[in-house]
Amino acid sequence: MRNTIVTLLCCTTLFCGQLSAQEPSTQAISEPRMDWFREAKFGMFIHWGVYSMAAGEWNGDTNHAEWLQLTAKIPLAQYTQYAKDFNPQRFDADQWVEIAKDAGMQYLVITSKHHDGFAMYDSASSDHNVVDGTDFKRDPLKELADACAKHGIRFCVYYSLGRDWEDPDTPTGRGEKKGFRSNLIDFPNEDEKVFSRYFERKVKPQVRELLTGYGPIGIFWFDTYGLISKEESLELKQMIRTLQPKCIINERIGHKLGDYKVSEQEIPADGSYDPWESCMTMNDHWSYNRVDDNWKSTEKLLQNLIDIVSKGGNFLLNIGPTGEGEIPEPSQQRLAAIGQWLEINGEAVYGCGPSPFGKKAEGRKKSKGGKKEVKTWKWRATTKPGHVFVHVFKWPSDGLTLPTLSEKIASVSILGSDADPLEFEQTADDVKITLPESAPDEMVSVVRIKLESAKP
Ligand code: H79
Repeated sequence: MRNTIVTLLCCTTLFCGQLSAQEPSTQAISEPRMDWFREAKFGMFIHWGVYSMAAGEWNGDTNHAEWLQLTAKIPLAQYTQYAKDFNPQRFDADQWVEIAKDAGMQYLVITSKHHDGFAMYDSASSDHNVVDGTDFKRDPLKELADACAKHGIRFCVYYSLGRDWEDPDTPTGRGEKKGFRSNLIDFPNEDEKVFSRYFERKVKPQVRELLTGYGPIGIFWFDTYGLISKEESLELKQMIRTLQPKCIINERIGHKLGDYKVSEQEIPADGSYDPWESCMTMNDHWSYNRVDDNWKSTEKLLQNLIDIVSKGGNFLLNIGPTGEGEIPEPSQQRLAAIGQWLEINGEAVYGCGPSPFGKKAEGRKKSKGGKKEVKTWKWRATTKPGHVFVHVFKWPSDGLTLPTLSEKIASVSILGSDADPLEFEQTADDVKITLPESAPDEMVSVVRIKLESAKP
């Protein structure tokens, strides 16, 4: 990943032309539009569309999700007909946003158009949308944008860029992969497809609609940029910068033109790129799947959040509401529990910097193949000026031993019970902290290390 990072930073440098080759990393780091994103740490991803109605099931097969149209081989006319039944009477934008807020999430990213090409908002440039094409006739994105503004959550949109199974001009893949993610049922001739026609007809008008009709967009979260040209990615970027200069763009706008790096369904072994975000499902599907009960535990989700923050990243955690508009109960329970934990321990998450200790101390190492990480889940650390927070996953019976810190420690306590200082011993080799016999929090307890440089 280091190579990717270096390449990405160099390209940013070249593109912007403001930095010399000797100082490649400061460009990304000092960009003010990224400030809130770096502080935020935790966001809600929402996969919701016409496909949610099927709850993963089509003709007896139960492994479908947001790719339903393609994986169930549904012709466009049938999918369009099916879409009419979309009428989520239990959808309540305020409730969704309150759930995100109570979970301690700071931003919300919703599918404005997934690969099916069906806009989940009132799009003037394509009738294949939720207002014109369903019985619902409401604009859920408008309602969510308003609810977000009301509750102080940043409203962000996901947009499938290189795939669109409604548009006849979206070629995918090259060589052996030619057509691999295309709608070949309705548009079988890949050679006839001209990406720029789709780009002019649908992408540009829709991106403009989203940037002009929904208030401030926190992040334009593109997915699968596919065969877009560099000029087109650049044009899109310039449009966003012109219409909403503060809007952040993820790297999937293509051609290394985004503001930050995304990792999907994994936490990279080396999260040293700044800034970055890891998006992840709570079970094994992005959109609602009725039979998928493989939920990660609250503890695991919390550990993932902390692992990510200790590497300087953000956690974009997904929910897949039902076709009726309800957030599945297991998701709600987990979000509420994470929110309760953050109520007490948020100080060690929001606005924090990465661990000062490095991966060896934390028992992390790369797998033989290189990319994946073998982790031991004993503890992780985050930082703030004058502070180190140690998030203890596995409560040690004989106290906590950490690698030494260059700065002198002033005091140590458990977050939430700062009136009871813990004993500690700091030497040139290590730091030994005496802990209470049992963990104060059954999931993760946070040890606050106050350094002498901390403001009183
Ligand atoms: O929106 C989510 C995915 O639908 C989208 N990105 C996230 C955020 C995505 N598009 N492509 N991919 C992810 C990569 C390919 C995933 C696949 Fe599969 C897994 C292709 C085959 C296995 C799941 C099952 C999706 C299609 C069949």
